[in-house]
Amino acid sequence: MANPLYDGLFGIHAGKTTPFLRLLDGQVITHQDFLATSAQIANVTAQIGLKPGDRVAAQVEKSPEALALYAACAQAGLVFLPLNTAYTVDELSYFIENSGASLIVCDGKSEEKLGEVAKGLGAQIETLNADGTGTLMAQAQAMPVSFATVDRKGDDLAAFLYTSGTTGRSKGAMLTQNNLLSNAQTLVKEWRFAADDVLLHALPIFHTHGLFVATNVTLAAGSSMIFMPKFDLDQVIEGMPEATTMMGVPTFYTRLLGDARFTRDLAAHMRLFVSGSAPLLAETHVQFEERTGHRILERYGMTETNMNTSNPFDGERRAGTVGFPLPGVELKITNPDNGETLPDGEVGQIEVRGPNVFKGYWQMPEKTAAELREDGFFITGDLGKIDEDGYVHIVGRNKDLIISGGYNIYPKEIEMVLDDQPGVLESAVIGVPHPDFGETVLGVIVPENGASPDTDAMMVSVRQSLARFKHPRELVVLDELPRNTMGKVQKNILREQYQGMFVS
Ligand code: MLC
Ligand code: AMP
Repeated sequence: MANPLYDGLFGIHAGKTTPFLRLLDGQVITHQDFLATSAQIANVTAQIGLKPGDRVAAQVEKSPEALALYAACAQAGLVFLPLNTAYTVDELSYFIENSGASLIVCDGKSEEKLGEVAKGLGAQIETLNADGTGTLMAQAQAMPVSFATVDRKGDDLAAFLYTSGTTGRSKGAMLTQNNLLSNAQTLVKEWRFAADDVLLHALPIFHTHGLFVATNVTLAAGSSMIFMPKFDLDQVIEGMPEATTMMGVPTFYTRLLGDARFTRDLAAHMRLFVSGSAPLLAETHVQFEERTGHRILERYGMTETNMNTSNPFDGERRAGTVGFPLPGVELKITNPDNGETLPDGEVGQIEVRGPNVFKGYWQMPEKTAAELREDGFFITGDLGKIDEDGYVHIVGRNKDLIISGGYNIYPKEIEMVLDDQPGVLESAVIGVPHPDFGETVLGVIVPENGASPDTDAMMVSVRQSLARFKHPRELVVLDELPRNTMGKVQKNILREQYQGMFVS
């Protein structure tokens, strides 16, 4: 028996004294040291009684130990559930309850509030702080540096990642060991990752991009990464001459272009820049090439599928497109009304099938059935077309979704909070262009007859319920929302009306 994910990404590095993580203070953590720490954490999980298949919810700052917790879950056969550090207690309570997590790992700062949630749900709680201190590591340090890897099958669950939906209720996307491993191995080949690569890692590690793309590719290639706590422009500019590759959301690239220190010389040592999670404007692609001589490689993925398409490493990286389906991934454009495949050139919904596609939504069979067809094709909710050369273009979304700085925001979730406020008849939340985040959130409020709602008080409620990145940047009050003859709110009209609000 074996454990494909652990063996394929972590176990292959047993005994290697080559660097894995390069930290900003100059410290280098070798593959061997990293595996020792993760084995110690795996021993803690076993000692506190966790069993294979149990869920481990982690809301922790980015640190080597946080990454070792992910490895430990793989080794112990636990399902890893990373959570955005910006989530509020309200948001977290739902994820923890819905997933039935047996263990919550959180920063010491959140222990009190999450402790109550844990108690109510019968989960255990351990702390892990940004500097690696806390109850988890205090116990781990006394543990053996090896752990008998738990047997798993490729189809067993490795991770849950929560993704919101148009109804406002988040869904736990169930990712298997094979989903993660196969995608990482494919990307290593496609993007020519090798042991001597050094990835500049400034993404968060609670989402697909930073964890399953950037980190898993580094692991599968046996290479190393400059592991930064977050995207900090000064640190990224300082670290770039030591790196060979970088992965980022478009905001990373527009911020770099906005800084005069980002020059051709600074990027001379780099061999690859990858962008994804949100549309990269063609003009950013062009400006980037003019400044550095590098063409950014844009790829397309999502939580439920990992990566689906990529521009070619060799060959033309075409601005405004997301390239070709990855080897092993089938992609078709279908008519949203009847699911029939459309000819190339026509716009329709993007569907994908392959070893990368998730197993379904945790305990939500109806939602799974609505999006994942019996024949294995997943309806992404993105609208696109395939051009005459086979490049996939994403032209819009068939789902009410805002992507701000690479984070997904579902308007329904915010509308539900706004609609609950005193004096509010209804609301519509839309995404409008933003120079830094690509898109940002605008809330449109319609007051009840004669009421004049207090928008400051509304923002207090919003702050309490929702993570900062979901907060409307502005609230606008209107007498009524534009509707079509069927009574449906026409968000496109609102988007048009307010498209210039944050851009000149
Ligand atoms: C931070 N803020 C955001 C925000 N990030 N607001 C809207 N959208 C965001 N993305 C808030 C901060 O809390 C702060 O609030 C204010 O905005 C400005 O802070 P900042 O210092 O400028 O934010 P910063 O820390 O620099 O973060 C911006 C960012 C970060 C772009 C670096 O959001 C980021 O790392 N994004 C990457 C997201 C990602 O990994 N997505 C992958 C999903 S996986 P205040 O109150 O101080 O003003 C996926 C699949 C796939 O989509 O295909 O990859
Ligand atoms: P998430 O659910 O966070 O995984 O976000 C996935 C969504 O991000 C996709 O369904 C797309 O709408 C969007 N996305 C990811 N990569 C790209 C890209 N390169 N261009 C445009 N949209 C993208």
